[in-house]
Amino acid sequence: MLIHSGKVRDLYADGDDLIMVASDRVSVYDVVLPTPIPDKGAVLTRLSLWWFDQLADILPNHVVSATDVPPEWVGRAIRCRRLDMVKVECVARGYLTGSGFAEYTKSGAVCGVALPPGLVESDRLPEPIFTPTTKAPIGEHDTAMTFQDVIAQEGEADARALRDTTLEIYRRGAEVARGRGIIIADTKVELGRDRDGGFVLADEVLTPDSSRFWDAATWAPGRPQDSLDKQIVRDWATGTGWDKTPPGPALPDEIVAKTRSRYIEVYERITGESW
Ligand code: Q0Z
Repeated sequence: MLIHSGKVRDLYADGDDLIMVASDRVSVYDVVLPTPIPDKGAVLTRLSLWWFDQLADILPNHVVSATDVPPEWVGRAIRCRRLDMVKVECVARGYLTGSGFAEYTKSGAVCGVALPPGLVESDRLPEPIFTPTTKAPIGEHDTAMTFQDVIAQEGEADARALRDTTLEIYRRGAEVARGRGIIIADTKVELGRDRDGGFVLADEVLTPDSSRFWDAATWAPGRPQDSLDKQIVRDWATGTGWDKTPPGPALPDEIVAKTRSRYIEVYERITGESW
């Protein structure tokens, strides 16, 4: 039974479990394009599973099985245990970009965390910071929260655990990726509680759909960075004169093939495994 259809993933209930299915859909500028990228769902599913293993010493995760799923979804679906999801989007940032950069230029702080003056767009932060946001209803945008807001909502001990866990996941992920020439600028993690109230890592983790991946070789602060995964699609789509409102343009075969290769390259560089 379908319980939630996201832009690029679908969530089904199966008895007590959930089944998360990653599609081959791709979105740019928040618009899902009509042309799928073959294997994108499988690549991101395998990458997420690889990270769950890497992070297992930090906290347990929601994975029940990657094989006990309906045959048509094998390779791009994960059976997971249903958790009581935390109503905070837990974001860690190691670099200043997106809404974090916008907030910094206005106030010198991001989510209540004061930053040194003089930072420029895409700069590396002195240390990674926790920049939580509210979980907005579908269609609306998440809004920034301060750590005090998280304390008010979740209590001090759980707020600290959410922050510390999010930062530990980011630090581990960013360190592994950096060793392979990839900058993970920021990431969003979804945490839930099991029956005993213990925190469990859910959803997808450290994928290019939940994080910003940049090529370390071309990183240069002072301007926006190219997205390692989607830049080929973005550049082609804007080059057509598309105004970034739905419907998005259908992609030519060459753009599809290059983007598919890009996702596979990201998987291979990070995991060291061949696709
Ligand atoms: C994840 C989402 C997706 C659309 C709910 N283990 C869990 N327990 C309870 N809830 C969730 C999970 Cl993963 C849960 N989402 C996000 C995933 C499609 C939305 F595949 N929503």
